Amino acid sequence: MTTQANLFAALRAAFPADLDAVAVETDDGLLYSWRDLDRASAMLANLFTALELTPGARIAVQVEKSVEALMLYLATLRAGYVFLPLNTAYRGAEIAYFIGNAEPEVVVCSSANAEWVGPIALAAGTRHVFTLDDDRTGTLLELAAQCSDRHTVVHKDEDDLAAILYTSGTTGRSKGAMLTHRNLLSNAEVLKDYWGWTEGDVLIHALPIFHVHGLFVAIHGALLNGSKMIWLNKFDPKRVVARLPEATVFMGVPTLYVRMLAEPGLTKKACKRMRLFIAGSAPLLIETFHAWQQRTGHTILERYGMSETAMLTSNPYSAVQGERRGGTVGFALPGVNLRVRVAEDNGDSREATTGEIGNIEVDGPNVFAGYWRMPEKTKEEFTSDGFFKTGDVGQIDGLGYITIVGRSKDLIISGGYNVYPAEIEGFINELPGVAESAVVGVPHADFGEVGVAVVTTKPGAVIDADAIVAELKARLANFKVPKRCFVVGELPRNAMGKVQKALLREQHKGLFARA
Ligand code: MCA
Ligand code: AMP
Repeated sequence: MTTQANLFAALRAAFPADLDAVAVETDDGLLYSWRDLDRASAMLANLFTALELTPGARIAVQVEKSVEALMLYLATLRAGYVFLPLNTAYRGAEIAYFIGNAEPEVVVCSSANAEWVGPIALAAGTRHVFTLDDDRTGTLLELAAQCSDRHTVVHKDEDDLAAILYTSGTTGRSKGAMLTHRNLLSNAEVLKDYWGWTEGDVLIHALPIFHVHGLFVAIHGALLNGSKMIWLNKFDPKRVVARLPEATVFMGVPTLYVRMLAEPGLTKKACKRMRLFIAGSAPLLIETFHAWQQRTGHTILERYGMSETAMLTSNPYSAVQGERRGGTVGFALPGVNLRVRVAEDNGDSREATTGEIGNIEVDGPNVFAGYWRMPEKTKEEFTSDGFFKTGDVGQIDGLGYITIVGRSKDLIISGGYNVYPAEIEGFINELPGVAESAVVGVPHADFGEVGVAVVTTKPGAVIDADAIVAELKARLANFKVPKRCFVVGELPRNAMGKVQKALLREQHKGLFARA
């Protein structure tokens, strides 16, 4: 028998001795003890066991954030199945693709969406559709209530899958990044040490729990340290600022920091107990970094990661390791092998020299097992010596600080969510009267970056730019919808006939740059 590698077993082992202590406190005053987390995850795990799911079955979840949704995640790990979280903003076509591709045996959705998610799931062969709402109701909890609250954690090997996270691609459809128990646990353990998690830490959890940042980095961090979480179902800058005096750790995408800076209550006094502010998922502007320092007396620690790899780099926590440098994402984390490679004319590549810009490639126990049912795509994204090509472009200075200077992948990061222009262009090009389109990212004072669409029409067709935006709103997750659309005579092209996106970006860069 191999050693038990189930991530849940490691998290459970870190629960404090006093199981009646508070594990999660919601912002509206509900208290959940460690015993509650243990018992509820056991009941849900027993429900899954009773369903006699196939080993390796996927459990797809598109629900509003709640502590019960957290318990569902823990139960999936505990029962040995594969968790597949889905952004609550996804609409019909997106959900149909994910469910069709992943073929989950269980789908859990909100009762408000069950009307359309249910038929999509059943048509794709899903055996069980349950509901879960953020007011502690739904068929999932009704059934789990009839199950025993004792459950032995299912044995897992290191390389067994724990989760699949869909991440869009530069071309084609989204790919499911397969993350193993080892990927997730190794990263959580490294971060626990690197960020100095300590007894008495309290985390304010204000991020969504369907992506790496909120689901893995934040939750695993707190649980692996037996730390209490102050839990907000939705980010509200006022509420976060109001809870700061009780907390020690906060994690957010840059937009969260920008919005909190607009709160007069954000003062040095409010942050007196705080130990660490962490930012990531998108570039933190240097102005935000400095404004935060000035207002709170704290230096934000910026780190960098991906769905495929969890966390890769971090600015130092302790002064002994070095200072936290704004504009950089710090050093490669312990165990992460990170290199910058420069492509050469003959098709080969070579290691970048100090400060030279190149493609970031990584290897380590945190690097995913490949894309779900896409062996060819997986092969393309790894080098011949086994490094994963991140698609990020960066440089390493003489001290080892890494700076991300751009991306080779055509990606817009808006408020911490990834938007792939190719996907949006595909939707726009299918609209009646559209000849072609180009979606580019432009600076945005709140979201960091947002999409703008530039569209040409078929001969004789008349289309309204606002109508395109309205059409997209009905079909796509709201954060993917371009904030503006322009109908033009033709798209600028270079000598090779390629659309000059840089030129479009330049033309529209001033649209949303100021608050
Ligand atoms: C909301 N809207 C957005 C975004 N969010 N537009 C562009 N980008 C966004 N991110 C728009 C909606 O379309 C809507 O417009 C209007 O804002 C209000 O929507 P609402 O949902 O009420 O917005 P909100 O609650 O204010 O949300 C903003 C937010 C949210 C709190 C910044 O986007 C958020 O939680 N972002 C965090 C994302 C995250 O966790 N990323 C981590 C990925 P309309 O009314 O016109 O429709 S993990 C990752 O990247 C890696 C691995 C890593 O390194 O961490
Ligand atoms: P995702 O596909 O959601 O996992 O997003 C991963 C991408 O987010 C990375 O490849 C980077 O381009 C970007 N990213 C994450 N953290 C940072 C950061 N601190 N600074 C700049 N980009 C980041």
